[in-house]
Amino acid sequence: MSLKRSNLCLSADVTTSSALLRLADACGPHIAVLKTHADIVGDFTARTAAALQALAARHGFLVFEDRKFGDIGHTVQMQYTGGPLRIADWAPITNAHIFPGPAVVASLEAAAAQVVSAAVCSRRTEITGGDDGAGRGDGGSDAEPASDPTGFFDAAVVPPPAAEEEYGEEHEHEDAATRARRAHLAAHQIAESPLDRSARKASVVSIATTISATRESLSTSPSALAAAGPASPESLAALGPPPMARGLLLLAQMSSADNAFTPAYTALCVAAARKHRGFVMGYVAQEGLNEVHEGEGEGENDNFITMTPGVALPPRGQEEHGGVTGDAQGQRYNTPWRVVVERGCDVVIVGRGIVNAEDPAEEAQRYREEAWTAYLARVRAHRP
Ligand code: S5P
Repeated sequence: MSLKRSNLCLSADVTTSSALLRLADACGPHIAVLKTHADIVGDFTARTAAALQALAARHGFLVFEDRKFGDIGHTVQMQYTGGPLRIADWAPITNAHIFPGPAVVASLEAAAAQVVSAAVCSRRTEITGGDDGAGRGDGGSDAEPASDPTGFFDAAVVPPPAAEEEYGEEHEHEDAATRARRAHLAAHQIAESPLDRSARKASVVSIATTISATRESLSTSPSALAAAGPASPESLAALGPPPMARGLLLLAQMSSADNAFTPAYTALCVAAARKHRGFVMGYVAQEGLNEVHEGEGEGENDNFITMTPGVALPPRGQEEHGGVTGDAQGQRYNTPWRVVVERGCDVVIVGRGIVNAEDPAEEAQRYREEAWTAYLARVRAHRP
């Protein structure tokens, strides 16, 4: 965030892979996080995920799949790691409700740990075995991102299209990553999806089977910033690809009118977050929920990030007419200043305000400037 001077999360709520990837590329320089709803993207495949990861590495943002898990632990594990989307493979951040009980958090945490360790382990095996493809080690990224913004499906970035024929029982050509992936699926009794099969066909580049491993640093913590100051190609390169880590946001409050989130429920979310500090990175909420104790020995301070949807600015040039207050379907909006300075939120999540703009990149820049100015004002005033 500080390197890019951005506390903006773009909610890229579009329905095709090409629209998603174009938006990610155009707005990438201005955002810290890109939020997806993969289940509204009609043609979302492993290729979309791989291209998204390439763009995330190139522009230095994190991908947040807004899945809003909310089921028993066993089910959310399968939804997170399996199915047609295999979210845990490509999304460093996702979110969950805890209304089914706090076991949701522990179950997602266990699934994330397994996916990360399988990917890291298989990646290390590949590197040791020398079939890394690009011959790069820890922290490196394999294929170069596509340089042509319309060429996201370049063979260097993503596997070739699904082969016509079914994949047989012949597995001797599998790479280590594929084997680990299959072992993981088997351990979880998750059926292999067509994505897996087509990806295995592309095992020459061994990219789609553990997409994450080729687009994320093997390190599980962020690289030290090599440079301060505004983002530049050099400083972003020094940052390296996103670390191979998974984090969870708890939906502690919602932006929609007349929602059922009570203060008591929000408090349960805070308690669940504190029990899982290594996995829960923060909240989707309408106000900062961190408790900071003055003085020593008064308990562990909270350090959770608050990401806040329901944010919109008045249309450019119409600022004097006041802000946008909501849509016709219960969404409620506040300005970046209101949520960041007055309510203590950290990251603003903006969807239609940017997506529907005539020039989304220009609008993203406007939101980024407003939100970052607000963030600096709060931080400089030493408010939590
Ligand atoms: O409380 C919430 C939580 C979320 S994640 N309210 C929300 O609006 N969201 C999501 O943020 C919602 O699913 C949508 O993707 C985005 C807001 O979009 P916008 O177009 O209203 O800015």
